Amino acid sequence: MKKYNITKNSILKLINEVKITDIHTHLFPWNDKRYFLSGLNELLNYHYLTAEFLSSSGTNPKIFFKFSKSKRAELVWNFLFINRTPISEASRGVVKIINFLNIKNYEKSNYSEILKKYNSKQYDKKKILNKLNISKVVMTNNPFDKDEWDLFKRKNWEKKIFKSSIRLDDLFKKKLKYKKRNLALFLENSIKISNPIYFAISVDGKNIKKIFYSTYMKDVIFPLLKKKKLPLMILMGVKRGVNKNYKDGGDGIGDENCEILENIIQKNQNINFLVTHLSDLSQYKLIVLSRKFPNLKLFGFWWYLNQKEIIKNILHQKINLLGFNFIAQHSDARVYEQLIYKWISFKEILSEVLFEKYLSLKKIGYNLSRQQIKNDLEKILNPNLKNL
Ligand code: RAT
Ligand code: ZN
Repeated sequence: MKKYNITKNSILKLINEVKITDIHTHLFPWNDKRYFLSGLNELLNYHYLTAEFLSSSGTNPKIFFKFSKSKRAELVWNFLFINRTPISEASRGVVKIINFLNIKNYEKSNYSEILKKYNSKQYDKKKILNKLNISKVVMTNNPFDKDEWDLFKRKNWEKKIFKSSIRLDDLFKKKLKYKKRNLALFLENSIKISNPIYFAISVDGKNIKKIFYSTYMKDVIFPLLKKKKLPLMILMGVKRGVNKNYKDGGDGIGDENCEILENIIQKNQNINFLVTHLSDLSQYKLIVLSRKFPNLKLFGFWWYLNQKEIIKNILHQKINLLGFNFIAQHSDARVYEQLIYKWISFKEILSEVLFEKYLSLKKIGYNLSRQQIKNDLEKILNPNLKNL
């Protein structure tokens, strides 16, 4: 067998050759002018940044959210990027995007200057995907929001790239009332219209029991998932509205309740579950749980967990206990250019972790081939959407 020289760079090179399937985003196709988000104003209004801005500047959120989007972007830029060092994860994300777009000498630019520079460097949308080697992006589609759902009435969008997923949060959050039969019909019709990859729901330790033991879930959703062979994505451990004044940025971390999840996974072994979690404590429990059931697949590093040091630690744990039986990452991007920093950062971290891991294998006398590493990367970065 031809020996393969493992270095951090050679692994990064291989990672860059793998076509990425981004399993969970909030992006819409670029042809959907109503919901597609892109540009510096949108980036600086990302709720990861507005929350950081509001809590560190002490600005009154009620006043802040009355301003126009561009005024809000300017305030965030001035405070987090000019007055302070943009060192947080979300700020470094913007810096990464600016550098990717090859914008120079921006560090002390005022907002109108940086905006002008940014707008003059716009990339073709497809080119960004090509550069990052992303082939598919899974959207979050809410069938209970008529306006948003209208996307599926439109014809000219990139269906090969943008895939659908059906988000169930509103059904429970808004306490929508359906007869069981009508809900089944409604969801079945939504599947027909959107051809989703999976259903998804976010829960916290308190409402997880109520949601999963509800008649909607037991009598309608689980049977439908079984019938259609669709997985259920569960985003666990968020506590909505910790500070409601911060809007989307006001959600925090909720309780743990892995026991309920364990029960659900165990009772529904003919449904596949894709799980991500906010609490770093639960990661360890979930990794072990995923070793126990073939119908539980862990994916990504959600929201606050998406930090290099945490990712490295948990990635090691995942590989130690699961081999490559997990989906490495999702971007959760809302603004198109966020794909850039989320994926570039992750690929770098992944190359570091894999370098250490493969080296440890080599040290105990195992010779890896290039093809073997490529196969491993395919598994964790480009999961088969038809067989999740
Ligand atoms: O990470 C985020 O953008 C959050 O606001 C949530 O939307 C989360 O990802 C979710 O899907 O609920
Ligand atoms: Zn999300």
